[in-house]
Amino acid sequence: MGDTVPNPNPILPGFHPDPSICRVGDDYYLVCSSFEYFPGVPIFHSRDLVHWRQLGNVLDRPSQLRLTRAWSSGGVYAPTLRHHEGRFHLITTNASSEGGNLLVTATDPAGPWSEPVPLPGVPGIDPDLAWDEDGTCWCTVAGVSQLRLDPRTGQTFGEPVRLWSAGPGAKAPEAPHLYRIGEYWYLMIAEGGTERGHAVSIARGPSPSGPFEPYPANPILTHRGVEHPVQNTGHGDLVQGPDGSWWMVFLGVRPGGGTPGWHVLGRETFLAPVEWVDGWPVVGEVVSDLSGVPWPLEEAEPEPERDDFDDSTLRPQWISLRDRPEDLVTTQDRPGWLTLRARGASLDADDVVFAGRRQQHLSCRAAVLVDAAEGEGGLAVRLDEHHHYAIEVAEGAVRVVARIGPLRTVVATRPAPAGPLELTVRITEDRPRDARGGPDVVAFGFTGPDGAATELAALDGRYLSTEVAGGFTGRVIGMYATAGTVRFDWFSYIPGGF
Ligand code: 6LW
Repeated sequence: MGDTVPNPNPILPGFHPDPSICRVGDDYYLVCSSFEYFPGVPIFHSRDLVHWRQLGNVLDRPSQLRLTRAWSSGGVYAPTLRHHEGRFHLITTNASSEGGNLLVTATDPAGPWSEPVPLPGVPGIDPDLAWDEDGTCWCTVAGVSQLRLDPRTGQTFGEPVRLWSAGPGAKAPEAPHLYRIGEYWYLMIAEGGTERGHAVSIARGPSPSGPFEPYPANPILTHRGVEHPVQNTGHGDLVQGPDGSWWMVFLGVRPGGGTPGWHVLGRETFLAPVEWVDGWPVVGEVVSDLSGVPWPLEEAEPEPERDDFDDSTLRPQWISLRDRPEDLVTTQDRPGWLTLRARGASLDADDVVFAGRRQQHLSCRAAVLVDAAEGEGGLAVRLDEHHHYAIEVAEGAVRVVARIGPLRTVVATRPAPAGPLELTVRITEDRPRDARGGPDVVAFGFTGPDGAATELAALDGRYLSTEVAGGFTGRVIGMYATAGTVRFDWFSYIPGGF
């Protein structure tokens, strides 16, 4: 669903979960979770809700975000983005021992964002911010509970008060968002867990603190047990379109292969229409092509296929693991090249020096030109430190390595030709041939200085899926160094099959 149509849904394909959206005049801004990756919290801009451009990352300095002790799928969880009295406010959780809840503000969403205001009095995850008519700021968190907060100082008032929390027996009431719409305050939450049971439910009441009356026909969004290419739908945020109609952004996944279905791109951000029925928002169909939205669409800005690393800083799409020291990841060492300096010896280490981008299409091709004359490293498709495939230049060879859970193996190896090499990964969505078929094939090869192309290995992609690896993230394709200094002249990413 979505990869080959003109105005695709997902609106943010690839690992972009837990969307929170905010409208200011004709402009829309959207943020997502980023977990163990640095910089954290990608922020996007759009004027038509369908085409988005990344402005930057909200937490882009070490003083704002320390992740060095964050486990994979720990780190930055579900942010909420709101605009109040001329300032953007972003509240989120750094779910690691150096973290906790924090709040940053900015007048320009492209940054700079402030230093974080720590929120030791705000418990749990998924904090939301809402202001009532007299200016009181309400912070609501997963569970679902609520307290009052001074967003300038981080001071909280009173103990968290338990609010409404979805249907009987539903697990994981989380992702609360509170809105004043018409005569009611609406409390919208996710429930059922972020897997196949995921859903969005809603309640309403006379004040931001309730009492809340649930919508009798909850959930307002779920694909549990439904035949649909998008599954696990939940964790939504409401917004009005340019024509005043209502819409929801939410996360979903696109499982592939046979049974039970494996999703490899992580949780992606989708858009669906919302109809108001008797004062309740009801979510409409999740379509794969958004060309029919009731307002004019902007011309989509194509993403450049190739990054030549000609700028002094990296584009905001590039993410690293836990931190990104400038002396280890730089475009300033050899102009026009990305230089990586190793600090650990293995791609299995959680602090491997790495710069990657999200895999955003079910089929795609990525390539690099690598100069490993002074080190060892290559090109990886990574879900986490225990689940990745890679093609690398090491110990005089070009080789493909696979790490699946506790098992690590060299799948193929050839003597490395002298000089810079083009390393390639081609990912092709697979149609299941039987109930056990995997979601895609991940094939690695290289082209030497003589122009001869060699394919080394084609691997079943299911082992780099969330259903195998667990966790909250998705595949990231990137460059890494495990010894010495490794330089990359360019990186290309081309959507589509071949
Ligand atoms: C997030 C929670 C969720 O905090 O997953 O799908 C958690 N929803 O709301 C991590 O993304």
